[in-house]
Amino acid sequence: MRHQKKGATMYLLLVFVLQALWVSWCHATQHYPASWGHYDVCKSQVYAEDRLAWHYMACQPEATDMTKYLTVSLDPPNITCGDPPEMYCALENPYMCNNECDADTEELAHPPELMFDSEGRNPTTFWQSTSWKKYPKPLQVNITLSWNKTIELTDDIVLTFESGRPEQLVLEKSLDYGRTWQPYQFYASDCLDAFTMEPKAVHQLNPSTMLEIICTEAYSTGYVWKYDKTVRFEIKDRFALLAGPRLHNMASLYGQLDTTKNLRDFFTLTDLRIRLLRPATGATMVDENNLSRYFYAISDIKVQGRCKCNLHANSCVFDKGKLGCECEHNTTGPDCARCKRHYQGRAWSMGSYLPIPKGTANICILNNLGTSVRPNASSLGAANRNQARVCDNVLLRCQNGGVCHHHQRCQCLAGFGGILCEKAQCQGDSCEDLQSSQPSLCPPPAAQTLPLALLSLIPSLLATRGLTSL
Ligand SMILES: [Ca+2]
Repeated sequence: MRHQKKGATMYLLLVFVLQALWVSWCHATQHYPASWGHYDVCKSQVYAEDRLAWHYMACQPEATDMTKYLTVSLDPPNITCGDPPEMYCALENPYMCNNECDADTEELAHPPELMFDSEGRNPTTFWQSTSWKKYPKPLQVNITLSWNKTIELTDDIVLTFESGRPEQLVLEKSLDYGRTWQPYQFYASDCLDAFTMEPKAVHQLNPSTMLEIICTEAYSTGYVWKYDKTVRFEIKDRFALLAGPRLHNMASLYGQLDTTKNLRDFFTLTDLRIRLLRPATGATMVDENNLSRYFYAISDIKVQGRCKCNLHANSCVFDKGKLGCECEHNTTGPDCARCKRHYQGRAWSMGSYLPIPKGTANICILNNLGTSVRPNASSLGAANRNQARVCDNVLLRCQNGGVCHHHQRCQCLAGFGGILCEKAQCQGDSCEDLQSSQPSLCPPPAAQTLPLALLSLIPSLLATRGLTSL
């Protein structure tokens, strides 16, 4: 009996702890899902003057792994190893020559796509260049990554080398699909010698110099160290100059991004180019008798970012090999960079991050063309709000299984109410089924209590873990 009572108390305690954790998690993810994570909704519905209306907000797609959407090209094009087959020696041991490259044998080929496959396998997969056979003519390779779309970087670019890291390398970017290039960062074992630049580290920058192009010696050590394989372009460290060390003050960064075009453009690109200028030699002198020790090999490239949609779209689709924003706010184009036809009532402008956290949508509004333009629900703007349909397949939808009737009302399933059936009208036991069919586990902020559905799950969770005897 005593054990049962103790068990019940523990159970309730566990329920309350879970509730507290869950509510705080929901709260945190609603407002700060991740760095750059808010601005994920383009519009929501509100009652204004007893009428349902759209409230527009600035929005942007989620940051993601952008290497899934690029095309890669190499210059010179025949620089990949294996044609003809070649044997390579280890940089640190000229007598260890067991690295064979043969383009015609799958297990021995090292094509460029192996820089973007999913890693974590052993041995790693990597692209490899031919060796430095033509020494002292430089061994140089340009690797160009193209998105055919403007994207914004949200995290560090990380190159992982399978061989020693190059002694000289430049990372460049283009904002005009490869027509012109600007350096992003120089990397060398000796910056003065290679680029006549004083070496600098990103942590030596400050808010007023945060866009400075530097040469760093931090990623070009001559020898191959087991855990020293990466070359990094430190995006987050630059963000941190405005947003604080743990990016806790994103408002400051967003405010600056809003008002400073240079800053926005710095993190925006259509193409990246990795210019490999001199391979690792591991010593001051190149061993001319064994040039198969010198080559480039890259196992992985990380580029995290998002489509640039000018704060007018929260999703970006990859269709027929091309990225494009799913534009809202009556905008159009791959970057939502212009107003739709008939919506040029005022000049296009990008959305604004301000005020934090929802920003300003700056939607395109209808032309003042009288009745020649027939408004519809997808063109809902301030000018035609009175004629808005209540539900529509494009913009408005009935939730929780509700059915749209004549664009005027949602017929809700039992237990749901509200204009769009968005409110669960649960009472007593019926809450359990209703809540479990909700698309989101998080309750609206006004009702942050643990739903009965979760409560009912706990005994079965405990049972599966053998904890019912608590
Ligand atoms: Ca790989």
